[in-house]
Amino acid sequence: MIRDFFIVNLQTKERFHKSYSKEGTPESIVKSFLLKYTKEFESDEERVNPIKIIAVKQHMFTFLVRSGLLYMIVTDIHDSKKDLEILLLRVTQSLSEFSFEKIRTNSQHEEFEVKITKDLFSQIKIALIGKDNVGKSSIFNQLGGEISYPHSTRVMRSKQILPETTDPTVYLLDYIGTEDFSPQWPNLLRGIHIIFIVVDSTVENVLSTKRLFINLVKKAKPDALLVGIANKQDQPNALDARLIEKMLDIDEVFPLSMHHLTDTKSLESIFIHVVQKYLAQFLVKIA
Ligand SMILES: Nc1nc2c(ncn2[C@@H]2O[C@H](COP(=O)(O)OP(=O)(O)O)[C@@H](O)[C@H]2O)c(=O)[nH]1
Ligand SMILES: [Mg+2]
Repeated sequence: MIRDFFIVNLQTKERFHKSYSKEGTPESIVKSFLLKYTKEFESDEERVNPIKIIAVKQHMFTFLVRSGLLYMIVTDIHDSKKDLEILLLRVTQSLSEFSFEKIRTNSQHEEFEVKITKDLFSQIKIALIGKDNVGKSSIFNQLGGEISYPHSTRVMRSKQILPETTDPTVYLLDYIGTEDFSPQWPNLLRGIHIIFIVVDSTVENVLSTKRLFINLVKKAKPDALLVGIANKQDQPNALDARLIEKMLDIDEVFPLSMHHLTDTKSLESIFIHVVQKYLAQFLVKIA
């Protein structure tokens, strides 16, 4: 997960900083990182592959230097290095039209924040989590898109959903037999931005889902947006989605009946809404 984005003028030490995490990166770690590696940055501009990745404690610094400016993304150490390199290159390229002075002195500040946030979150990954038989795969199958298996052991499959909303690109992940994978969870949830907890709207299922997944997911992905789906609302004993919100202690639970789904658009609109909500938290001032 992206925690912070920095641009630092190596001469004057002036900074642009935007945080994307509840935890953020402690200033002491950023300072000591900069002190320790500043010399190296300055001599490094001519390298063919300018991107470097250095881990400090639980933080991973992905950075490059261009024209005396250090561009740096701070993430968890679990994040994919390849993805981060691509991301940083994309970000620095699309920032060429901005001037560091102007973003520092406010005239381009907001425009710049929107731009980097869109760049940094140009790919959003959503996970469907829950007990067996609640309808996760039904949801996954209903949405269009080509399926790929990103994980060698095939414990999950993924596809790009909402193709017409090209910005950002949205991937949905469906896990197979997820209840048994608890030690692997931090790894399986790598790169995930949004988590849908799916229940079948029965009392037993909601309670055991809470026990099995809620704490685990909050601990593994403290910055992910956690929402719920109360599926099987067509069943006579289905609990109300509002009640499930309270039981699971989740902000938003969407009622759903995959068996009585009239059109895919209504399902898609749930995903569109949640993606917008996720991005909006970083753009409060502009919205
Ligand atoms: N009654 C009812 N059954 C559903 C609904 N959604 C899915 N199911 C059924 O529940 C079973 C399990 O669904 P599946 O998507 O494989 O669940 P998963 O194990 O969570 O991936 C299947 O037989 C589905 O047809 C629903 O909204 N209502
Ligand atoms: Mg399934």
